[in-house]
Amino acid sequence: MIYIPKQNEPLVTHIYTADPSAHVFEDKIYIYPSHDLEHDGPDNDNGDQYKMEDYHVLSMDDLNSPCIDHGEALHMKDVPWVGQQMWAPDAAYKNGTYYLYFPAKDKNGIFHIGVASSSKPYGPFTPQPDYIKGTYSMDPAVFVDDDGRAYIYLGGLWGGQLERWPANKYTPDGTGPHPYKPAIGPRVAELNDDMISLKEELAEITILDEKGNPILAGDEDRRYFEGPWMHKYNGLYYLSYSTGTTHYIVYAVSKNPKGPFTFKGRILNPVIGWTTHHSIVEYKGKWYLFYHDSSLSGGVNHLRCVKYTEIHYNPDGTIQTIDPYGN
Ligand code: FUB
Repeated sequence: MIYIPKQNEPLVTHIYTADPSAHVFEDKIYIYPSHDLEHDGPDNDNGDQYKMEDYHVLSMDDLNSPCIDHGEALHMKDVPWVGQQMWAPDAAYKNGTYYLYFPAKDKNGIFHIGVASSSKPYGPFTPQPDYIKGTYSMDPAVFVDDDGRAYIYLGGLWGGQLERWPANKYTPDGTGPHPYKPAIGPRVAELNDDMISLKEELAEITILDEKGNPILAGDEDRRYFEGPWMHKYNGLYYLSYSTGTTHYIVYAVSKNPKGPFTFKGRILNPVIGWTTHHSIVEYKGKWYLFYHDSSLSGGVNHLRCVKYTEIHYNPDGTIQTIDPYGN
């Protein structure tokens, strides 16, 4: 029987997938996930359990169709600078070419962002020989604005190494700020028209509370942890992200793609498993959240499955909070 995934069900069950970045390309829904692997290695706060080596691209002709696995689109053995751990990717399209952006540790164990290109949305993707100069940390998300300008958002705490890059300088012993100090923000930079290089240095994004004060590092229900995503709704820029230790997907809005952003609320309550990671896409006039949980593996943190569900906006532009299990 052909399996057609419903909302809140795994899109595929033959492999473990996570960190879904969804896009509408050629009128279909393409999903660019991480590919989780089973292994007996260490499991720690550094994220060694997330031991991924390649990417598979998924697609659905529409939301009443099976989800197709297009097979391996890129493997780390084909990327000269990569040492290990190809984590959460994203994709973008510009001027007839599809780009796959991916974080990985180099041969010295330091995360950077790489890019690969293809004439097809499902690859295979040909990588650039080196990572994008000036990038660091992980979880890239690339947003192409209505005017054609493209921005890359990135960054993740703990295993994602963002604490090591204050003021864009590598600081191996870098630690996070005191809980009463402003939280570390994700980074953003505009991409050049070639889509494979930064037009400017990465800048730290500020996320403010409703009174205009920076969200503090100790405010773990609201501070940035990892997994940035950018989408635009009614002319406003929505930056959404995971709060990591408190397991929410939350969002903040701005009139500017680089912020500052004002915190608004929760999109997704905690899922089964430690990590939560999402993307948001408009398809045929409705908005969808793609996310993952560890339900397919019975709760193993590093063996996850990607899912989707519809999101709903209130008339004032705020997003209704979703409970992933309908309680
Ligand atoms: O999948 C590996 C890491 O786990 C991602 O980069 C994070 O966002 C978290 O989902």
